[in-house]
Formats: sequence, structure tokens, C-alpha cells
Amino acid sequence: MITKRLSELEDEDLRSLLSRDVGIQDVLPAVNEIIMEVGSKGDEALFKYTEKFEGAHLDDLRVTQEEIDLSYDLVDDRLLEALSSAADHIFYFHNEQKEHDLWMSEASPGVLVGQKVVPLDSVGAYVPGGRAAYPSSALMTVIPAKVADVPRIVVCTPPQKDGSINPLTLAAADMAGADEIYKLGGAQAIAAMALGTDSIERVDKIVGPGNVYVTAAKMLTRGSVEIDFPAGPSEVLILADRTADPGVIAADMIAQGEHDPKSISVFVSLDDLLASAVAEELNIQAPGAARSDIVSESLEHSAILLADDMDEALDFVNAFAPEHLEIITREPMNVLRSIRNAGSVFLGKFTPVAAGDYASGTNHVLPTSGYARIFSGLNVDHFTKKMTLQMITDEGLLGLEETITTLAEAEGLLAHAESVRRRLEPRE
Ligand code: HSO
Ligand code: ZN
Repeated sequence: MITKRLSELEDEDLRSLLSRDVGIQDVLPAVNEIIMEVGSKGDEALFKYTEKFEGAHLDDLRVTQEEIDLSYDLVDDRLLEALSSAADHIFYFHNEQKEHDLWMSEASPGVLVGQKVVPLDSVGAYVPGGRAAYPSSALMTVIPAKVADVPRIVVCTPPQKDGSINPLTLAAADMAGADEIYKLGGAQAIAAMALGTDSIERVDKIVGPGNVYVTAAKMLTRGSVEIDFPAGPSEVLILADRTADPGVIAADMIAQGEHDPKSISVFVSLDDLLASAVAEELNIQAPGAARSDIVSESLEHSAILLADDMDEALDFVNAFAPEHLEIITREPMNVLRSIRNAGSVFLGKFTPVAAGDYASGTNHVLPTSGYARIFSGLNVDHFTKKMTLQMITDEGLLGLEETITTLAEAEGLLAHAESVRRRLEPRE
């Protein structure tokens, strides 16, 4: 754990905090080989890799309706209710986020310009399995696609050794509205969705979180498909002043740390006493955490940083560009005005990251490793494209004539100018 004043951070500490390299480069050759093989051998390669990596021998990758029905029987009612309540909030939020399907507006008399939003034809959502099997991620990836009205939503998630899929993940994917669900994980799943095989028709875009192999595969297949953004281990930055409860800050850092040994939690404190109280709380709470091994590794490369004032703190937050940002200060909305780079922001002391992970309705598939500088978290726009529109009257075209013909002639494109003039000439 780095514990320092921001102004005294060594260059090397700062670089490692800001870069958060997840080692994509190291796996590129292996992942490339998988993609090439899926491209040349199709299903045969998918069965082979599923046996090799998941230990599951399958004859069919597609999840059947019976398996889906069975998953609802296998899952406790209380859990189904929790899934459904989370789904309601996620639907609500993403519906609010949805843009008007079509608008037109008069730029000048008789010149109407507008936009029509069109859903993509097909998308693939990757839902991780194994240690990071999150049924909640099935909701987070499928629901925005559903809200965007994508007609074909495919889910790939790795099977367990016995060839089955975690029933909670299956129920979640179905409840969210997935049209096709496949037992397939890792880079081979991304390759299959990007390139298509006999069993899996290719999709236009792939979204969703995954390990370093999945992320590398998404980056390498880009071109055949569009992707959302690269995602690495989950991270939080907490910015707090003396109004915050140190026990709560420590609890949130530990919650982040239980995701992955590589997860990172940074606390930027505006108060010296609060910083030492949080360090003490971490010592008390971390050993008792359910996943204390993962938590302690994560905390090792986490940090408590002391800011001299709010400006210094904000500069660091924007440079760090955290996946999750918690602002626990007296006036969090005032602080928000100066935030430019963060995946999702949690305002006030009753707003833990866990609320956004599961239940408030905002999306938990978010850019990590500083990518919040350039990418937005998963949202309805990821599943749509925009067509621009124009409709011009005779009066409108007359108003534009001079501009069009002058510029067209300057570019030497006389037929462009003629296409306008011809419309405005009186016909015999
Ligand atoms: N914090 C993770 C999402 C998650 N948390 C799923 C719990 N389950 C990445 O935003
Ligand atoms: Zn989480």
C-alpha cells in the first residue's frame, strides 16, 4: 500500500498508479492463434478449446429451452426476485438514457435537418464465468441492447466442467431478453462471435467484460466486428473529506479488492486524520474479509493519498480516470462539476459502488485502466447507429443555392452545382 502526500509521490509510483497495465501484450500471440484456428476450423476449434480450457466435452454449444426452463427451477425464488428487481432498475435507467428515435429541426426556412437512431442488427454479449461469474453482468450487457431494440442478442458464457452453465447466469440472460445463449468462453467465444461458425452466426458488435484473453481477443478481432472498449480489473477511487466515515471508506476499498488480486482501490483524502483512520480501519477489517487473500493482494498495490487541497485532489482524480469514483464530501454535487474523467460516479455517503454494481440501474460495465479518459461505460448508444436526415423545400434550396454552387465550383465539381440549379430552373 502506498501511503503518501500527493505532492510527494515518486515518479515511478505515479506512473504505475496512472498506467495500470494489465498485460494484454503478453497474451496477444496465444490469442491470435486461437482466433486463426476458429477462423479456419470453425466449430471443431470451439469444441477443442472448450475441452482444453473449461474441461467440458460438448456436442452442442447452444443452450436449449429445456436448460433455460430448468435454470429457473434450480434458482431460489429469493434470488430470482433479486434479479428481477435489479432488472427493473436497469431497464428504467437505460430507457431514460435512450435518445429520441427520430427528430427533425428547421435550420433555416425550408431546410429541415434531423437524425434517425437505428439499432444494430445483432450483438454479442460476453458474460464471464469461473471466479468472476457474475449473473449481474448478463443483465448489464443484455438489457441496454434490448432497450435499443436490437433484434438479435447473443450471449456467450463459459460452461462448467459438467457442461452446464451457472443457472443464475442462465436465468439472468434469459430474463434480460437474450435470443441465443451459447456455452462458450474465452478468446474462442469472441472469435466465434466475430467470425461466425456453423453453430454461431457472426454478430456486428461484441460487448461485455472479460479476462485478459477475452479483452485481447476483442482488440484483435476489431475490424471484423465493432467492440465496446477494453476492460481490465475493477478499480475504485474514493475522494472524501472529514465528513466521511473511515469505516465505510475501508469497507468500500475492501469490496473493490475482493474482485481480483489486480483490482486497485485508491483513497484520496482531504483530511490527514481521516487518512490515518482509514488505514487503521483497513487493518481491522481486511483480515476478516471473506476473500481476505484476494483483498490483501489487491490492497498491496492500492494507495492512500493525501491532498493539500481540493484542486490538487481533483487534478489527480482526472488524471487517474477511475472506473468508479465515490465522492464523499459535504457538497458532492459541487465537486462533480470539476470531474471530467470517470466511468461511473457515486455521490454522497449512502451511495456505495455496490449499488451501481447490482441495483440502482446504472451500468457496471465500465472503462478501467484510465480508459475513462476516452470511453463511456456501456450504454444504449453502444447498440445503435445514427442516420442523418434532411428535407428541403424549394424555398429552402433557393436559400442554399449560392453557398452550394460557390463551394462546388471552387472544388471543380460543376455537376454538383448543376444538380441544384436544375431543380430551381422554371420548367417549360
Ligand atoms: N464492480 C464490477 C461489477 C460487479 N460487481 C459485478 C459485482 N458484480 C465492475 O464494475
Ligand atoms: Zn463490484
